[in-house]
Amino acid sequence: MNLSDTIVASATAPGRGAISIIRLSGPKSLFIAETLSQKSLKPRFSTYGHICNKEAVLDSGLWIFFQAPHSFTGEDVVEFQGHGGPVVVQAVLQAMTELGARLAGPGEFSQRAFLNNKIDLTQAEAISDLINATSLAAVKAANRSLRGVFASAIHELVQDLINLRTQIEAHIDFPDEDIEPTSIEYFTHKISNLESKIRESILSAREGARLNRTTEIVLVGAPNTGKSSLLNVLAKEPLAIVTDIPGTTRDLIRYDLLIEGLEIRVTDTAGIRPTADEIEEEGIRRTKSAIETADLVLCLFDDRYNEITEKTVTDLIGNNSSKNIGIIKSKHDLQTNSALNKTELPLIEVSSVTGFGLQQFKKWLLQELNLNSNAETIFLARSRHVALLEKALSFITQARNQNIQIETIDLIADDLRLTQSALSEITGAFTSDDLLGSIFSTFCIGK
Ligand SMILES: Nc1nc2c(ncn2[C@@H]2O[C@H](COP(=O)(O)OP(=O)(O)OP(=O)(O)O)[C@@H](O)[C@H]2O)c(=O)[nH]1
Ligand SMILES: [Mg+2]
Repeated sequence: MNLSDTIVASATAPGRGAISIIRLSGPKSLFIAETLSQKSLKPRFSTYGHICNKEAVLDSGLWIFFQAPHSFTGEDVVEFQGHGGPVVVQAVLQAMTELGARLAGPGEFSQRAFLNNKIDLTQAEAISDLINATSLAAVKAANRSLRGVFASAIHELVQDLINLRTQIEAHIDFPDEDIEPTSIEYFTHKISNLESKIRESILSAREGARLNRTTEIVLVGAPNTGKSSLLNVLAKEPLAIVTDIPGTTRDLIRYDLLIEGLEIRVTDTAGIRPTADEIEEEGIRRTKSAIETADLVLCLFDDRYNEITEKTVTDLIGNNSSKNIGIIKSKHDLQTNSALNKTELPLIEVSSVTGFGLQQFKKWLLQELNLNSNAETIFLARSRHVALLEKALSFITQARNQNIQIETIDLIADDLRLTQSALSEITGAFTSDDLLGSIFSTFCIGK
């Protein structure tokens, strides 16, 4: 990537608005800004001025100069706060490109900040995730990543690995000398300790990765068990058609429910039963694929079921024992006595008609999804991070499984080296240009 040119982009969203911010970064930023404003700009001071090309005044507003390295990108940066109309913004951008700036691609400012070591890759990703956050919990977690909470956890692991590798690799140079039993004990302890730390990080990263996308729950059940009615009361509007005719719903109907700042997508599905109807059959096929991708499958059983057994559940959704499953006993108002739950699965009773249990249902959902909107420990992560942590775990486990002796020490050293490089890829210390390109290309232009 060429860092010697100067890039420019509008940092505010396209369209009409009171103010737009246009950002320049690179060696010519100050020259371009001072030429267009005909003012001398002092670092970190805002200066009011016009912006003129050869023929006319194009806009007026505030100029702010951030001198390298004290800027977001680490380069000379100038921001111009002008008027937010698409034509005026376009004219200002053109005037700047005529003086030597190049229009920036998506994420190029953040990429420069990363390449100039102002932020690491997890922090750059957190900026994009903060902008795209769909819940308050994701906003809080993205800010924790942005502050470097995730990065420092990884740095700490990498540092421990470097220390351990140095000690272990010292033995490779002396293949004729046995390793002291106390050293073997020490290495074993260190490796196991690192392994459990990586395991813990995987759990937090998985939580964080889930915050980064909408959590999916799916309502399934036999026809007429009240799935669509439940979706409608949650949505507080009649999104799905409700009738007493079994097989009413055919398509998947989705509603994004916000509980304590967390966005949870609820999907209503076609009731599952044997059918010869081609359309209903397609609906049931869609139900089954929704089950596969859901974070939580909620099986509805109404007053027709006196007890719920493992078989009742598998008859409905097949053998999905690895899935997170919950039971909803629906139509509580029609219930004569409480349903017997003979499974280990959690059960909640609700009524869409009287509203019974709906408040508890929301709390119960968060609990079953293992989502705590206020958890201070969670940082926003991506599936890329989880995959790399898992890769690191597989190498360190391989190292732990070795019997430590002088004959195996180089194999162990190699596993530890691979563990370290998987971890370093998370923060971007070892990352290919292709990967960087694909990460930053999903960012907004101007960020
Ligand atoms: N008394 C009572 N009736 C309910 C409740 N929930 C749903 N019903 C009734 O049960 C019938 C079926 O409701 P739906 O919500 O359409 O059921 P469904 O599971 O979506 O059915 P399909 O789309 O056919 O799979 C309707 O007549 C509803 O009015 C409830 O909590 N109490
Ligand atoms: Mg329905």
